[in-house]
Amino acid sequence: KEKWPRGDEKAWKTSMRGLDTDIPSITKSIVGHVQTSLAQQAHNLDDLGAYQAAALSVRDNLILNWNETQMHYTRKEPKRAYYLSLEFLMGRTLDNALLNLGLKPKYDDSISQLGFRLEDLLEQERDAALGNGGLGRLAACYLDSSASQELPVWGYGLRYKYGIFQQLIAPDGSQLEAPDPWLEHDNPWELPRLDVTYEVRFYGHSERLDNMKAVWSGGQEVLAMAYDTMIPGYETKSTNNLRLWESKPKRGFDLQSFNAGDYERAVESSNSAAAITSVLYPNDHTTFGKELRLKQQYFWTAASLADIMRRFKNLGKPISEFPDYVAIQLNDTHPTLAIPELMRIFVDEEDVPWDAAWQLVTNTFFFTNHTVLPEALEKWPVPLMQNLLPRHMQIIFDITEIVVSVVEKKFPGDRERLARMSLIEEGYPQNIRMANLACIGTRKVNGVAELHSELVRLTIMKDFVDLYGVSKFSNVTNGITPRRWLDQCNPRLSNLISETLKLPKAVFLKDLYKLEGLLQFADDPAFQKKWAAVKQSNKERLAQHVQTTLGLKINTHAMFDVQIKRLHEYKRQTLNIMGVIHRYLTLKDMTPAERKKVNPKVVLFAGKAAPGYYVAKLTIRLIVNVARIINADADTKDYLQLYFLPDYSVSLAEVLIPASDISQHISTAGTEASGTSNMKFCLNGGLLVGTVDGANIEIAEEVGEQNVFFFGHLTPAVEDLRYKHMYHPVPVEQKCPPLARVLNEVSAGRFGDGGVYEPLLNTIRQHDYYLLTEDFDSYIQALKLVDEAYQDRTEWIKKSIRTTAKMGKFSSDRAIQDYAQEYWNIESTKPE
Ligand code: T68
Repeated sequence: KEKWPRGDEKAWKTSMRGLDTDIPSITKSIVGHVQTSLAQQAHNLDDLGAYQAAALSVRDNLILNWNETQMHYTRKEPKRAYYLSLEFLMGRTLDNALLNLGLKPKYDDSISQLGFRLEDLLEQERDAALGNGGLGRLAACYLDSSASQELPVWGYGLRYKYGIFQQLIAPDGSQLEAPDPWLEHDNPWELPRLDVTYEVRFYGHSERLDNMKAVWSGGQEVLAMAYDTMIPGYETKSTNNLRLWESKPKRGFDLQSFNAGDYERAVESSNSAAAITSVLYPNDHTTFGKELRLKQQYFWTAASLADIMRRFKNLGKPISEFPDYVAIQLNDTHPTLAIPELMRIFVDEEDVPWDAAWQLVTNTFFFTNHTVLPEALEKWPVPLMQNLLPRHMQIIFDITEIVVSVVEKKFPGDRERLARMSLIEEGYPQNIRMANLACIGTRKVNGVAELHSELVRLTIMKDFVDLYGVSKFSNVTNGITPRRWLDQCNPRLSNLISETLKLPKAVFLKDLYKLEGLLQFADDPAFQKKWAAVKQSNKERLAQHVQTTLGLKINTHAMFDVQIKRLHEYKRQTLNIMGVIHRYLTLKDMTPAERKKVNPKVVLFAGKAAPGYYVAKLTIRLIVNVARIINADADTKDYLQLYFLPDYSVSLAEVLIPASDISQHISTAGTEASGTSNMKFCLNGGLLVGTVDGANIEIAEEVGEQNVFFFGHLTPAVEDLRYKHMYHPVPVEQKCPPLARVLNEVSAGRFGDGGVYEPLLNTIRQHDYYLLTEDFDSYIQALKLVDEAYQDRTEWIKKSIRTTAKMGKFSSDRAIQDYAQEYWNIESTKPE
């Protein structure tokens, strides 16, 4: 063995840096970074520079903890889990890192000494927005919880040069997209790993040998380079890693071996190596079958598995022990190619017999499904796969043989069943069903809320439940990290809770069930007053933010009613805007004296639409234009205000959520797998208006139905209603006159642009697939109950307190414990 350390051991030992944890060393470290890392000086330092210096100083601390944690893992050799997600919606890092390190007050002091304000510096940071929505943000919460519970978990993803597009609103109210160059100002939170690179092959040809082996050669090779982001745990040294891959051209790129067609394509800029990780695809809940997207998926899974394999091999264990050291969670079907890729590695490179390899693979992977919407289930055309990944196509065909033989054995002669379960969907072209592959190639499959997991078993995975038994299919209800979604976004509330429960924050931020202690204060008028004051100051903070960023003036004495999420027909922002219009028309019908009795309300929307999703974009346009009319109407503007806040992001959510009185989660029953912002609102004392869907149901179970506003048809009714709409359509005028009135006002041009909204209105008038006409009446009724409940402010505050108090279950710590114990079989371990 090599001598370690090299050179003079004493020189090493006496020179090792420790953490900067006292104010003088923090200040010294920040100033040091200003001088050397930034090459700036006190006289020309602005907020951005000061942010960068502070970030680099915090990063030094994170790196020291990270080094220790990773060294500990290397020595201890625990089983590790890897979370493969094409999206990590991290948001900002500085504030979170300071809170997790417990150094926020000290940095605050130090930064003030240097003549800056920490809160200004925090605003300098750009969001890391490498995700579309819930799925990506869930991955970020899970990393926080894994590190906080000292679990050996790494994330693997892609380092997109451009994250989710920036949303602008055009003068006519429609959405415009601009690129998100988030790396423009340099990203202090990542460490480029020039020495961690792997070659990834595309195209070429695969020649079968005997023993199910093959040799894959030729084609295009690109380089994957690692960038590491430190993931600090809360109040622990444990600091995990998020490894993101960047694609780069490999030198000595062999264009010679391309056939003419491939050569053409290789020189197209969109297909060049660097293009692979250039941009996050902004489509959620639809698949487009674009080659570049498949390239991203393979590039990422191949690099991640090569890295995992190298780490495993360093242990010097026999390959048969792979699943004893490695668990891999597939976040949706996006990383499903990891299944044939690991088979390729085992069979072609490690000489493992096919059947043994299949055993190892299926004991390594776990699969989380996030949707049952049919249009969202990933499928890839066989010809595309064949061309891009010829070896994987062979392996997928070979895995299909496994499916055929087990199904044939259990259900002899049941050809229809076999056709449904096959990895290959017949058609022109044939398609590969990634969800089937993900199911067959994994040890367990889970949905993300009880109802959703049940629907997974009853619909998309039904045949597989028959085959494998129900125990393979279970549930892990999603969760959110209370560090970011309580303490960081709502410090006033976490301070109040800490003071009231006489507990250090860390106690309930690590064990969210401790919030139940608040129940005994729900009836205490002094506490209620403080609780209401926190909500009020969060409304003012939001109003201030909107005033400075958009120049709009929000009435902070109104009820705040918020819907923030991706725009999608199934999420029914349309129902909400139709409800707003209905409220407006009702106000207009009233006399001034009647209006005076109405409690003022501010309705806030935010969310992005996929750039190609016409109806969703039209919904944004309608909201913006309705807002213009309503907010300018002297009769009603004191009672109803409506805003669409552009460019929704994690950072905007952090300001919006603590300010809400109610939030809307109003998907057609059975369509929203879980939802996670519903949990965030409730944790911050906002009440929920929602359908009986996703995690809304479990929230109501916890807080009691009397504290939520449920409406709408239930899941079992949906299918029949859709059938009726298809075959026995009833005009909206008959079915739901109040809604018909709203639709007609929009059609008639009351909110401008007469005619342009017809395609949107027709989705309701014609099939009404998402059943707005069925739920509109009960929706309006629920909103009426909200208004009535809000009149009795004391009762309202009690509901709000009780809601927060019962959010224990929705900590992502609970969810991660579930994965760690029931799926990955990993244990906590920390450096001492
Ligand atoms: C969401 N899915 C679910 N998908 O809609 C939501 N899809 O109910 C759930 O709470 C959340 O996942 C976490 O489980 C998504 O966010 C996507 O963003 C997405 C992205 C690409 C392709 C498909």
